[in-house]
Amino acid sequence: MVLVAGLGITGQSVLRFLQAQQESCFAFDTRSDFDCNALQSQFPQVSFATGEIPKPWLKQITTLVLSPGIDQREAWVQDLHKQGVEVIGDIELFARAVGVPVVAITGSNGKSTVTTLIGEALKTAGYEVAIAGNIGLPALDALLDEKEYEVFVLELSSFQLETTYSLHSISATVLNISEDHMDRYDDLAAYTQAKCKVFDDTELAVLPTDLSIPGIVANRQIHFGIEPPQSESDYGLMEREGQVYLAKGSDPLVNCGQMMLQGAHHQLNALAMMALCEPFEISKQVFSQVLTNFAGLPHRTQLVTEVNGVQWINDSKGTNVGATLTALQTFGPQIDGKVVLLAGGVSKDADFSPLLPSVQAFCSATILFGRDRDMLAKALGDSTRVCLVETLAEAVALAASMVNRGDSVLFSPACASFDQFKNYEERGEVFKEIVQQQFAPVSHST
Ligand code: UMA
Ligand code: ADP
Repeated sequence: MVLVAGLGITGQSVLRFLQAQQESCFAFDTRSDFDCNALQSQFPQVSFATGEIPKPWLKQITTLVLSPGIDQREAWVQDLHKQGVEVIGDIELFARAVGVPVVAITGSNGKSTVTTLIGEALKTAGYEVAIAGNIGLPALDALLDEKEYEVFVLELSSFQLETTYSLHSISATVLNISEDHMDRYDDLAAYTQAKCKVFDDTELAVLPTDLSIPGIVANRQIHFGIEPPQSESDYGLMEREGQVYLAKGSDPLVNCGQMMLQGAHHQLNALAMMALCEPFEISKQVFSQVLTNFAGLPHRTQLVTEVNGVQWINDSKGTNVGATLTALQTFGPQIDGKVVLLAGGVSKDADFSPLLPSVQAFCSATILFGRDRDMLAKALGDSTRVCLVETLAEAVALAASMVNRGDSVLFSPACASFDQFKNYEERGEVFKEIVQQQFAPVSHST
């Protein structure tokens, strides 16, 4: 009997998948206040439990399908594992059932952007494409979709890869590695190892030049990086007649000046996208069209408004140190004035000290809010000006009182959101609303 554990969007997609296979199962959420009523009426043949696994179930479970939010090191998971229960995730079920090529994307930052870009390129080239996984649509829901997809482009988290064993991909990448989710891993090596599982069975491994990953057994490996390509098969930047191009070997593919999104990380994302699309032989024109039109995803370094010469930027998806560092290093040198950084939330046990040099170089003040603000304050204590507040609304109001023409307010939390918000999207929407209210003309009743 299968036990589906965690009843968020992944668990529910697993229930739908098993129902379609006419396989019976148990369903369980460790949150004792989880309300199963709606699910029970959707899945009448499934037995539901919350809080604790009912004792009579234990002897019957043969497979545990674990949601990515559940830590495999939990005692009850370990007990089932020791008992001989197979522990897998939704992506493993997907891998066993999918019959068309899969492009697999992981990394610490840039996954959703690269996944979306690949989807756009393939669609523009005429493919029927599903974009799924950690990006928000569970992979099994895409698989159950009525559409006859020709390719699946999957964004995969380290959590999903931990419980995946037989995913075959036509191309795969680990875009980059920087510290994240340290509350779920013993160390950075364990996190990196989980990510690198994406290469276990791939035809084409796409590797960043600055990341050394030993022991990859892909049929073919190609590299991408910001420097000129080192071989004809690698991707990088090249100069031609005073213009900078995204290039493969000595072949200039897209003029960087045409890209709507500027900045080194966007160039890296574009190079990775083109390398991952290699098996599909997509033309330069298609890549050029996609990169000229792609304005970026919401909540990633997006300009909310410019008021009195001050830019307010929403980077709510900056949920780790690497992303916030990228945002600071992109905006810091661009603006005339200084940056006021708004950060905070759930630290995930991160080491925030790598932020310090960029904060010192580019920020006039750092305003910290949310649960783990003291941890951030400790790491940034030596920088110019650190202010602690409780909420995001207080942070915005304080920032508004500090800025001068030419400055930017960068909301890039370097933390997860779930202490004060449902997710990074809600946090970004709240930021936008607060900023807009802050500058809304005051209406006078007559
Ligand atoms: N739950 C338990 N016990 C636990 C933890 C959670 O029972 O110990 C239950 C919760 O009570 C809740 C359910 O599990 O009912 C939530 O499941 P989940 O946390 O696995 O999340 P899903 O709703 O299934 O969403 C997941 C991903 N979330 C996580 O990995 C935390 C989503 O990525 C993903 O879009 C979705 O599957 C579809 O694939 C979000 C994310 O934050 C965006 N990902 C992390 C990131 O990008 O950094 C990895
Ligand atoms: P992910 O899905 O891995 O979280 P996103 O594409 O959603 O990645 O971007 C998340 C954050 O990371 C944003 O703040 C964005 O500005 C930043 N980012 C995007 N691409 C890169 C990259 N290649 N390197 C570092 N940071 C990046």
